[in-house]
Amino acid sequence: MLYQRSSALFDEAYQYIPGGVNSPVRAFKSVGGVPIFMKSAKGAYMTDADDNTYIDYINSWGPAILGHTHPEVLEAIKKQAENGFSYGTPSELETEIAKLIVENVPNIDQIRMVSSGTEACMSAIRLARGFTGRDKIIKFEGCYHGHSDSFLIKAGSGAATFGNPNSPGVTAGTAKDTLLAKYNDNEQVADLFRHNPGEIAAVIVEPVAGNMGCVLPENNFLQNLRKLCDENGALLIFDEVMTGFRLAFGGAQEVYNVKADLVTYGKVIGGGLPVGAFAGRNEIMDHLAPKGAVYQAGTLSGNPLAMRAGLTTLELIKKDENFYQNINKTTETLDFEIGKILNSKNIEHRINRKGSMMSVFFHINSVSNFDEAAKANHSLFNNFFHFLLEKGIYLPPSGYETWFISDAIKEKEIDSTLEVIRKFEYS
Ligand code: HOZ
Repeated sequence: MLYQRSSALFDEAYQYIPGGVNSPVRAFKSVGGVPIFMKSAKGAYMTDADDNTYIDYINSWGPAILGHTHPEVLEAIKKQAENGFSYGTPSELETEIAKLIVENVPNIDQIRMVSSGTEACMSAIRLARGFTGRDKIIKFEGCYHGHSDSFLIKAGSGAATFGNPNSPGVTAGTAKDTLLAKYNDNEQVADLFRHNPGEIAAVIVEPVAGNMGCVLPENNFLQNLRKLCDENGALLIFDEVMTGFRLAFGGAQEVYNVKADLVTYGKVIGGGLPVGAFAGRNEIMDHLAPKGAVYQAGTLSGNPLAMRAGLTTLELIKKDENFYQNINKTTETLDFEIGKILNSKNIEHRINRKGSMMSVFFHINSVSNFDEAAKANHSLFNNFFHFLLEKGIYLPPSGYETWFISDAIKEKEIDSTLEVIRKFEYS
């Protein structure tokens, strides 16, 4: 494939934008090469500036669960735009989407809209601290909850990909309040509670981790977190930025039947426009301003275009009773068939999958925490990534990220993908 225009665009962007990108994970720094500049996306496909097309397995890192530019969402956004882009006042639309979510997601009474997953997690932590009157939080190595200071400690996603899991700029004062444990390690969490009695405000967790590659909860991990939080008066926060409305309409809370005290959202909730949210029971959410004293605000929070895109996306998902069954089945087929091909080539690997999230780890047969994810052969993943990219298959550009399958990926796209993977050779 030719990437002439992408290369030229990257060179130009590099002069005006730090690293040429507006979010580090897009830079191809770990896989090498020049990031591809896209100019359009529709259904299962994206088209780049050189007119190459790709079957997309990132789907904007999750939001495009219906596939790109779904005609009904497009129509709804256009119609909304006729009525104004942003009011800076309440609008009926905000209650409509809040009501749909509260009535269909377990354990939440109220939801506050923000503009990104980062904002949602940052605000949820502040609320947990305000509610409990405690300062410390527990997070897990390799989990990523956005780029606010308290979370950039052994963080996953781009922070892990580029080897900066503890970012400069995070003060020692902030870092000391973030306690770390290994994902899936029940004993370590119990120890942290034992050594910090009455000090831990919340445990925040990706109930299915998606930022160290896809890593599933094991050993009753989520149930155990619930129990430890209850025993110690701490809140359990599920970061469902990736899993919310993706694993099920009620997210991981529904799938694993574990109650969170606060839940954060992003990605699917905005249908491709910038939306995040956090939600919980009345007794906790009532502490938020203007009702309560915990301050949180945003000019574009509840933005009407974004609310319309999110609401239409969620309604489309809701009205298709086979929606989750279908995308999960597509992902299962992909997992099973890729596994068969890699086995036939004697390439040792592990595929982790939950619902429509999956990752392929090379040269390792089990991945249940960050240390194991780091032991996978990432340079082989990079070869795999480029081999597929060259043939029009777009995977996330890092072995520490998750593939997000959309409803637009059908048999034809799977067949084309498998045909390419069959030609992959490990050398
Ligand atoms: N949080 C997303 C997946 N790790 C990537 C979005 C980004 O950092 O640009």
